[in-house]
Amino acid sequence: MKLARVLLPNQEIHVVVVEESAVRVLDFSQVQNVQRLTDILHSPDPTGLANFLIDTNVAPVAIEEVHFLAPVDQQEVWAAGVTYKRSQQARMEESEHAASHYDLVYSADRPELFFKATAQRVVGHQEPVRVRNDSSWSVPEPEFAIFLTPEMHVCGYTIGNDMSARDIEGENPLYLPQAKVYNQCCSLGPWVTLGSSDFDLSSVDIKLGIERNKEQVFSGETKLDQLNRTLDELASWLGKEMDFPNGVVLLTGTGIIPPDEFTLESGDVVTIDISNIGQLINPVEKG
Ligand code: DO4
Ligand code: MG
Repeated sequence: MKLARVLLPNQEIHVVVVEESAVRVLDFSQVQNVQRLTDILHSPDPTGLANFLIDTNVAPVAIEEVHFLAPVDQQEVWAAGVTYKRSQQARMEESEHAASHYDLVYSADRPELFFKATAQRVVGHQEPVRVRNDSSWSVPEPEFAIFLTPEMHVCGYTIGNDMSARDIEGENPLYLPQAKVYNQCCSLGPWVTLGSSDFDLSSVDIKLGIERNKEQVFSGETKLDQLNRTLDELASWLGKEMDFPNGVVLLTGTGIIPPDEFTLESGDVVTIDISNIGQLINPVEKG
């Protein structure tokens, strides 16, 4: 089952169940203590609860008439890094002085985990992601993202874009927060697909396409089974010394990085496809 936060044609924001060609609005007045998408995700039976909440008095709304908002409420967004061979190689090349850090972290027990965004800095499907004004080498990072409950159990998946300023990150690893965290630095969506960590990673393809003036200027793909850590392993490291009362979203790292001469420009359109999950599209703005 897929759940989303949407803006309806009447300008109301609602949580919905996403079906093939329409969305079904949920009525939260029926159950106490269930007010947000997060409350459904963290409930013992998200699918049963969402089915129960479908408002049968409201007609299904055609999918092309709704605007998908980022599927987050108050969760922090964290990210894992250097979890694919391709990311390790690219980081070692971009970073003259710190190449060995990336090499070591790829095979170390402890993964690289960094804070990525508050919900307020996340954009949804079709909303613009940004390139920093002080970066001249920025790329999108297409990532499989997991929703975790406060108990750090996987309760759903979505598509994530971990926008990254490679020049800032490559100049000095201590600049990582500036390379990664800024307004509109992260896109998530369009919806949450409910599920747990017993997910067959080998069946999932991740694809990235970038268009400029309607021409494809980059395309690449990988498979989720190239991830060198398990979802439970990443979740358990993230929850070691931190509580997440609102749950947390974790981006699991990128396995696709455009060639070194490529940088995003204003007006580019980034499309990320993850099989069985969906398609996330964002235009790019600079400044
Ligand atoms: O170490 C820098 C960030 C790595 C990252 O974001 C990734 O591998 O996806
Ligand atoms: Mg990343």
